[in-house]
Amino acid sequence: MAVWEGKKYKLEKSENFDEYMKELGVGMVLRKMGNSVSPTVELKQDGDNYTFTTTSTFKTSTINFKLGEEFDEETLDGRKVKSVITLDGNKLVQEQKGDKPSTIIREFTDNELVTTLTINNVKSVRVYKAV
Ligand code: DKA
Repeated sequence: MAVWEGKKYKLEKSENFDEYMKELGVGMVLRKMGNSVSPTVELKQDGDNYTFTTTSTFKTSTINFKLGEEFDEETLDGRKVKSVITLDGNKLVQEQKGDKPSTIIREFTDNELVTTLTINNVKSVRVYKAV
């Protein structure tokens, strides 16, 4: 059984997220929102189908995907991108394509999820705790 199965992870610590959003071109009002919320996330698997849900007081987003298959994603800040997600052990690697390509790596352990978001040379690390 995967470490993330049946668990929810809640944001505890966030580094450099404002810089990451700036580099993405997110405006001030949305950045303020992004900086103030502590989302809860959950990964679920049903056969080949995966669902990743981000729940926050601001917005909730669900992405449905199959590993290695490109899908259309509308990001929480409203960008429409093409994404591909692969799984390397307990590490979920997401490549967002488009004019602002970004990589999001989510590494799950029993009690923690470490999310590393990168665009150009700007990196944000966000630590979630299993709840
Ligand atoms: C993450 O997975 C990043 C997503 C957090 C979204 C917060 C809302 C952003 C609003 C611009 O940790």
